This record gives sequence, C-alpha cells and structure tokens, in this order.
Amino acid sequence: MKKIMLAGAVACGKTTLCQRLNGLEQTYKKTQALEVVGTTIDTPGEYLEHRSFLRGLVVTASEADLVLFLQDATQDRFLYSPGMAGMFPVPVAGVVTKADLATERQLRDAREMLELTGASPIFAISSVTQEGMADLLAFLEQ
Ligand SMILES: Nc1nc2c(ncn2[C@@H]2O[C@H](COP(=O)(O)OP(=O)(O)OP(=O)(O)O)[C@@H](O)[C@H]2O)c(=O)[nH]1
Ligand SMILES: [Mg+2]
Repeated sequence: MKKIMLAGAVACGKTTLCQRLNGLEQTYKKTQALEVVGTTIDTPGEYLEHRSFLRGLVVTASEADLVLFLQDATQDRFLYSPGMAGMFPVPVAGVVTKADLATERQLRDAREMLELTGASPIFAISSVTQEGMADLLAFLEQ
C-alpha cells in the first residue's frame, strides 16, 4: 500500500477513509492535528481551509508517496485552486466522497473541479455503501 496523505475540507470524509484504509472501526473523531495512522497521514480540514496552514500541508506531503485531494460531492464549497496539485512534491490523485448522498450532477461537478486542480486519476467513493472503494484500493496497492 502506498503511503498517502489525505487533504480536504473539514468533514469531507478524510478520517472515515483513513479508518477504512487501515481496517479500523468507523467511529467519528474530529481530527485536531496531523496524525499518522498506519500507512496514511490524516490531516485536519483546517490545514486546507486556513491558507496560513497550507505550507504545512505541502511540506508534510514529502513524507508520502501520494496525496489524495478529497472533495465532498454534497458541498458547493470548493477550496482547491486550479493547478494546485502542482504545488505538491509528490503525485496527487482526487477522491470525490459521499457518493451515496450526491446527485449525478453533484458527482460530475465535484469531479470536474478536482480535475482542474491537476489531480489524476479521480475516484468517486462512499464510505457508507463502499461504492468505488475497490477501484481506489486497487490503485493504492499498485
Ligand atoms: N453518507 C456519508 N457520510 C460520510 C462519508 N464519509 C464520511 N461521512 C461522514 O462525514 C462526517 C465527517 O467525516 P470525517 O471523516 O470525520 O471528516 P474529516 O474530513 O476527517 O473532517 P476533519 O477531521 O474535521 O477535517 C462523519 O459524520 C462521517 O460519518 C460517506 O461516504 N458517506
Ligand atoms: Mg478528520
């Protein structure tokens, strides 16, 4: 399994995915600080939301093989900038989360916005129904 760092807004589903990737029980816990869990670096959403923390995210990414930009499909708020994947020292892939709650339109919009960041490839997943999870896991195992 690649060592990955998860980035994304508060409550987009980073910790839930982190628990899934590491075979842990799915329990809600607000992330307060950078946390290494097995092969995953989980980050607090505030690192993306507050621009003064962004540099910390970029520096921490050098510890990982891959960064995942997560975007909650049900949220109109989009915190990434076009081309932002290029700021990171390792490859960046995208993950649209909460596919179980989103409309087709929301899924398409979230995917298009992630594409603009330069993240590739892009997956759509649900941590509730597990849809899309097998494809993401296969990619992370490569
Ligand atoms: N329906 C649904 N809910 C989800 C999914 N993924 C996460 N959630 C819920 O979204 C909420 C926030 O999830 P977290 O994984 O804690 O979010 P986070 O990105 O780690 O948030 P911070 O730690 O605050 O940055 C929790 O109540 C999760 O159960 C999903 O795929 N589908
Ligand atoms: Mg969290």
